[in-house]
Amino acid sequence: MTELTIAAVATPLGEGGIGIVRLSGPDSIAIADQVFRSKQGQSLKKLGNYRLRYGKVVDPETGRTIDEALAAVMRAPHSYTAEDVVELQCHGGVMVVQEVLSLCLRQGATLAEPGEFTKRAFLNGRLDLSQAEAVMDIVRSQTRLGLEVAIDQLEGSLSRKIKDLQERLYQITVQVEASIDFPEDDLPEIELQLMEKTLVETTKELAQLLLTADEGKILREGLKTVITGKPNVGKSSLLNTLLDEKRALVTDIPGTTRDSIEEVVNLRGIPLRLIDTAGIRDSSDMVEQLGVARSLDLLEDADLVLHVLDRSEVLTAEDFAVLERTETKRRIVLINKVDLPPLWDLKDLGNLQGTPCLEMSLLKDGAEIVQRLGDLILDFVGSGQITSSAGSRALITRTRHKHALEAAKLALEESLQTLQEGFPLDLIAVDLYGALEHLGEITGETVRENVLDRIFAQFCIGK
Ligand SMILES: Nc1nc2c(ncn2[C@@H]2O[C@H](COP(=O)(O)OP(=O)(O)OP(=O)(O)O)[C@@H](O)[C@H]2O)c(=O)[nH]1
Ligand SMILES: [Mg+2]
Repeated sequence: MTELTIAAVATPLGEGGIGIVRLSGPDSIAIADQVFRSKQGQSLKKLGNYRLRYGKVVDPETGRTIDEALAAVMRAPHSYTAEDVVELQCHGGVMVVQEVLSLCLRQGATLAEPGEFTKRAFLNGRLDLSQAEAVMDIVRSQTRLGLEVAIDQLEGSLSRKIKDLQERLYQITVQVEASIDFPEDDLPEIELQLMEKTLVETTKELAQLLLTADEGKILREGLKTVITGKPNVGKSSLLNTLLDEKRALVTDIPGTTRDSIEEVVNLRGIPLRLIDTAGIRDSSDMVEQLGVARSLDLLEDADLVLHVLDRSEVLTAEDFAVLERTETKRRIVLINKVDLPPLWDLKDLGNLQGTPCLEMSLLKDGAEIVQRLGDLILDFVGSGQITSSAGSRALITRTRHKHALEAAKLALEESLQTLQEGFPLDLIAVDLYGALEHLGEITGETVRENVLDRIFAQFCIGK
């Protein structure tokens, strides 16, 4: 499909046990042969598939040895990219892998774009697009559950589901196409009913799949959890407690946190992206003002808000202002410093419309808070479903997939309406093809080139 041979460092740049330079494309074996001298003197061209050779990487122009290495040969189509692939496994060091890479480039390889190996695997039909995306999710996953979902997707859980839905729609389109040449009333009533039934069921399944989108997004991206409140209430103390380390500065000076701090915590399998923010108040300090502005932006974008209040200080307009801002958000109110004499109680907060409240002392009972807050958060995100997500259930983890499914569902609903209102069948065909096309965007059958570029640009180089 493509004639260029690409090369990149496939391991992270840093010190490690091994560092791998990977080549893929028609000339990869020839290029590797230019720079690799096997101990036995045998060329890689003659090496069997999936064999390793021990030897040296040598600069062919100067004869200088760059490193000792193992060379692995994987021939098309039985490789990651479905092209000829060679991996040069060197010592893991920044300089060494870069030297080996530049030798390969001098021998005619082209530096790979981010995600280009996986893109080639997709273009060569070895993976569909949802599986290629799963590769990136595997690399990035931060919890065991997130990893399980990504592996299921790589193994085709979503692809199979989409194919199954497409198959049913194809069957209807075949019937519709066949009947277009004949007058509508020639189609037996029973067939029309069957068509309607299939459309109703398929739409229902699409809707069910869409219901997994929130949960899937959380597992893949983490739950963006913003800790907010006015200065000095204990926001940074909460971050530190949940992280179990002294990550953020904690002092009794209001306005200690100036800039937001983000850390990922693994909450029983769910990645919690915890963000500690600057306390919200009117301030004349320029730096603090910027911090407050950032806190407000972060609040807008949060999946979950943890609003901390201090029970040992009188409630102020600032507390209520933040409560008002988070009214439409999923939120939990944490009433802190209950070890000190109270200056107000829960009813002073007014009607919180069912917001769960937790009274606590971050100073005294850290471990218990982690447990209780964990339960509340899991309740929020529908823990029952999430923790049983393994078992190759198809799950929607990406907004891209969600949008495609929504569009497919809309098209199906329209075709159903057309059918029920007794319009000619060729009108149904238009919407059916629309739905099929949207489903195809998920697996990559019908996706546009610029969308592909955008997807693979998010990968790292060498993947
Ligand atoms: N007595 C008591 N003190 C607490 C408790 N939690 C936090 N503190 C103290 O409250 C002060 C402020 O805590 P921080 O965690 O820095 O508060 P913050 O909300 O991050 O403050 P800013 O960054 O200034 O907005 C510190 O001196 C903490 O030790 C608590 O439960 N009880
Ligand atoms: Mg702070």
